Amino acid sequence: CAEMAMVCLTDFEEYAKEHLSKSTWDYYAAGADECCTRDDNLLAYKRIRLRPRILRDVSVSDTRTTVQGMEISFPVGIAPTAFHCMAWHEGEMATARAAEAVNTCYITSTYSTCSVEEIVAAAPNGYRWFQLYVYRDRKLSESIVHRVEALGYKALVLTVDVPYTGKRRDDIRNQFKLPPHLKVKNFDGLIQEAVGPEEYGIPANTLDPSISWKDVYWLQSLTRLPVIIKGILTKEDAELAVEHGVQGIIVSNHGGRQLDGGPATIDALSEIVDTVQGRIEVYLDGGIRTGSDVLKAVALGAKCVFIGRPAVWGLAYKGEEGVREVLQILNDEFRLSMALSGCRNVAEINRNLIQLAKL
Ligand code: FMN
Repeated sequence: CAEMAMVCLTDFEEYAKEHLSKSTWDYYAAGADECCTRDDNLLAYKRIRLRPRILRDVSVSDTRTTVQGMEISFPVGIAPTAFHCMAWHEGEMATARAAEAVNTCYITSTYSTCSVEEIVAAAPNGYRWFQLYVYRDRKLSESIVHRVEALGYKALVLTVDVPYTGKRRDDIRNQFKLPPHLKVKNFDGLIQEAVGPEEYGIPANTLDPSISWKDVYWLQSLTRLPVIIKGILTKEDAELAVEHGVQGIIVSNHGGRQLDGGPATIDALSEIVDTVQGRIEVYLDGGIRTGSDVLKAVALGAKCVFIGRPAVWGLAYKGEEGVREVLQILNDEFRLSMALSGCRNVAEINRNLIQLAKL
């Protein structure tokens, strides 16, 4: 079975669905409520049509780009997703090695099942950002910021779309819990074992729903690392992000796991790019499943995109090798879409590639 030919990302999805336990699969797949936003993240790409150019000598192509001044092999990185050890025993260590091998950026989730120290040791030369939440206990946030800074993480990604956890019906039905042999390792010994109600392996009410823009200043006061805000969907908030001096925005709806009824990220991208006007980098995640999805997002102004679930499917398939394969397939597809639309390098990809009248 492991010898089956994996041709596209959906093949990894099918493999993962077949091989993971039901409650694990449901947790990774979950969207909030009726999953309209989760599903629209993918459908929105299918509504966009390209305007390919021809006869442009695409015999040589270059997919490299940069994020925050660092070169990566193509404009696709790995979004922060929790609990990789549920998909593969080496968990985030395998993910980190794959990202290192492919030379792209891996955003480590706060809710990793390997510690940041283990992740860095597993892939010492990888380029990594760290995703964090703001906890009611600010000292907890502070200590993790200092730890990852010392470990060589290159940016902090502040996720702002989880004042509360979205309502994911299957997780409630399955009474989903992190399996007892796994832990949110970054907090081992730092937070008390949950005695009361628990959410996804963490005592409920650990996150602070009162966070506001002033906490962005607070975070900046703790660190010299660039701060990137993840979870912006409107031009108003994009403008505020720029005004607050952050270095990047990830247009994200958390893979449709938070507010159901919000926009597909690719549909929200343009107003944000127009507002930001190149003052900071704009990235996107949600629904990237093919190389032409990447091409469309870059054409509409994303400096880079990030994959969430597809990386987990790769892990479930074959650990590090599986994640590498997922990234390699996306890279090959992206390179081909570029060539077929007449682009030799990432700098040549722009809005003229998109049939805007159709949007
Ligand atoms: N985003 C975070 O900022 N922190 C997390 O810990 C986190 N965990 C996630 C766990 C799962 C299983 C999934 C599917 C998403 C998670 N996300 C988290 C959101 C992802 O970073 C990303 O926004 C989303 O998965 C992108 O959509 P895609 O899965 O369609 O690629």
